[in-house]
Amino acid sequence: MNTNKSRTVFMIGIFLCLGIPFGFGAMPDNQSLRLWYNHPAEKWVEALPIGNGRLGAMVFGTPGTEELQLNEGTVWAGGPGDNINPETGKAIPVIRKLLFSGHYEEAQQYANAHVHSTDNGMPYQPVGSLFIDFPGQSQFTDYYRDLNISDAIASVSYKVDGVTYKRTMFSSFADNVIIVKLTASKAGSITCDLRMKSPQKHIVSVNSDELMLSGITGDHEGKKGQVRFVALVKPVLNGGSLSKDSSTLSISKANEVTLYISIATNFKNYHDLSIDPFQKASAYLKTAMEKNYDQAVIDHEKAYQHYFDRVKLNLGTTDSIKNPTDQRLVQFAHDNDPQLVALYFQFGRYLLISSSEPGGQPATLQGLWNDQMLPPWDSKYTININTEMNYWPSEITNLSEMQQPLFHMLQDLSVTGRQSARETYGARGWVVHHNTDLWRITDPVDGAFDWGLWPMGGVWLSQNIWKHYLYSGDKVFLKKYFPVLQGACKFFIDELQPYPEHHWLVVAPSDSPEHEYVYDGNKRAAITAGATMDNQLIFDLFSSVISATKVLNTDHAFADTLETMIKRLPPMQIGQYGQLQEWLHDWDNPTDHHRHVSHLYGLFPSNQISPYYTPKLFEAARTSLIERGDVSTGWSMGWKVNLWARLLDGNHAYKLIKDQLTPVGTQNGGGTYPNLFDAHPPFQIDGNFGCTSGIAQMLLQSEDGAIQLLPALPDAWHNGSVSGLRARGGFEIVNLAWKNGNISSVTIKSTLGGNCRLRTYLPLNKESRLVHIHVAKGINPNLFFQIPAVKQPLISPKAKLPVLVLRKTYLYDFQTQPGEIYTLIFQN
Ligand code: FUC
Repeated sequence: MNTNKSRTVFMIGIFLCLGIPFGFGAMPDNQSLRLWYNHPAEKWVEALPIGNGRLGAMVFGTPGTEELQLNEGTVWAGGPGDNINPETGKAIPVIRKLLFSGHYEEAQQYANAHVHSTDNGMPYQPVGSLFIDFPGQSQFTDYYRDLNISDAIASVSYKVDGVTYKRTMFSSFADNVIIVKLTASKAGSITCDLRMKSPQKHIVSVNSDELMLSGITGDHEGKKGQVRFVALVKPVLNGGSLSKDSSTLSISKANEVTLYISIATNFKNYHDLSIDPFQKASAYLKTAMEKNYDQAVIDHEKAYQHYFDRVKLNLGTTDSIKNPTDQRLVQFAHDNDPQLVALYFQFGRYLLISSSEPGGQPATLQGLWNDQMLPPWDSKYTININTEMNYWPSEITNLSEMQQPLFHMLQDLSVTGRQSARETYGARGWVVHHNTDLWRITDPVDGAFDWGLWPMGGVWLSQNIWKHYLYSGDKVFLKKYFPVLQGACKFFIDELQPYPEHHWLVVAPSDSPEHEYVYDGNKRAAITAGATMDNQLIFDLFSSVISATKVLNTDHAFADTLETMIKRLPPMQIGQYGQLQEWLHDWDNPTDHHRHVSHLYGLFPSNQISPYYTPKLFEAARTSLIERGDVSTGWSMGWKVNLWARLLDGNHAYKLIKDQLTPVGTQNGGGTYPNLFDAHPPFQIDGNFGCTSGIAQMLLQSEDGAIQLLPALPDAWHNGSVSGLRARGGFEIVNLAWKNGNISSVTIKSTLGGNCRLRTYLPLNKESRLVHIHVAKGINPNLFFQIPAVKQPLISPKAKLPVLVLRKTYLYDFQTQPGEIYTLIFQN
């Protein structure tokens, strides 16, 4: 390698630092970042979501009666308290004994009979709706409504009797209120009534010129609803007049109206409901109204774009963009519409920013948006895949801050979960099962069955702490959350059991989430010992804590204990069909298409399975995924996009995206609603987030010992570019561009310095040549890229393993300095 040329590369890098554009593909304009429609929403899944992490609204956009269905993140049924049932603790040793003596069905029956909870988690609930009635406007022309995700503003416009009416709505990221602006092309044209409704116990009143809805959340499963909330609506008129009765505000002949909607609850934290909701809502309102509307818009856009603008994606352009979003969805199966994929990707980022802001609650099963008192699965936190998936896009798509509510929740759970550890298991540390809610419950919910007795929720969630460190290198953060990770370990140091057959240390009782196995012909059970995913999760938890003790130079004796135990975990096993075994025994059924693919956790989101380091396991994981099939519901499809990306098969990942971007009801499984919400069905937001993460993973990965550039590019995306994705080790991909399926350039910013190891891929049978490169041979990737040293798999003698054919790849190493930018140009 010619050193002079290498320097040239770094010169170019420094140029870029100074802002001279080089090698950037055309980035999409804002037009491509709109969901738009030529008719009002008739159903909730056609309405458009706005949200600032705490305050959400679904905007229907109906001319005659506008509805904003309102949510606030702490409006949940019930109140503080745990869900511990002492009977569960008594049942566990019996279930364990039955499992260890091979009486699985009996263990299941015993668990079903003895594991109950009186509190199965509380539902997340709506506040109610604001209706704006516009008399005489039911006949209209020139209708348009949209959600512009480049500035997080929804708008509606239409014409009645030659007057153009327009309204814009946003949930302000700067001012903690929702703001609605009503305008008309002719002065004095705005006449409307404001009223509110709620499915909660509530009162609507008018105080001075404010409309107020106050209420209290629902009782559920014997727990009294204790969240009190207040929603205030304050109109500010330009011209016209305001009148009122006991529950309605009427505006007559105004030129313009600005409405401020402020909502607050008595929720301070999961055990304290001492806030005065009226005072809090009034304070937000007062502060927001001190600003003029234009300034409010500027501040809102700035706060939102601070996050949103970090990533741009261009997968190519076509004329399909000229069509309304719902039509594009219908046509996606037949049209080449790469901009719809890019829009869907960015919509996932929009939803994450809008439903999970620092200081708020984590995104629920529906993010922030729910109109039902009893939403599906209570719209709470199902943590055996769903909540985790919500946060898959956060690091890679440069929205790391959005994880803060999740980290807070983990901190809470590490406190409430101590009681479950102590009382239910007699163990130290903390534990949480497959669900939690605003009140941070930690014991099993919904009985044992195929789901409840799974003590791994906290382990999986807490991996986000370690991953955040791997992406950011933030030692202060790691130190702060180290006790959470350590507490999770303590529980399993006490609770892992030697399995009678091999003396491997296993979690028992547990299950492979929501999935049953059949054994001895026709016996069935879900309760098990040593499910593959549990072993992988404990492996990750212990490995991450061992690494954290090195980074923080602390608790070395504790790390030694973990090192000893990690060696005794079961290896991954390859079963008779060449599949990755889901359970400790070879019980997998190749005709089974269950939606959960829990044992593939080791492939994604974990990195214990790799084409380069564990090729047999890689092939086995592939076999398992093929057996499970493509047909599935929302989040399961989303997971499979990521898995196929990790299997380096871009075309298969793209096929899953196509399946996902299909109108609901037109296929056997999930699909997408007109407002681009993903369907489980019904709506569940994890599929949106899963697919957004999957699209990013197709373009960039950093799980496999290097920054992998375009590891799973499908044929459909010949040319394109992406900017702003993040990789482990503090690297930001300032820009990555490709032409005819080949990488053409990459510009990388290093925030931490250190060795940067890149991996590029050639399409099969194609030669590509890197021209400017500085290779520092012999440098190992740093901690951030370390590959976990998993045990050799145990392989069934019956298994026939296919020969692995991989695309040719190149690895490049170079040293980086913190804050510097490096550009590499490839010649094809
Ligand atoms: C898990 C899944 C279900 C659903 C629920 C919220 O239990 O198995 O399909 O997504 O979470």
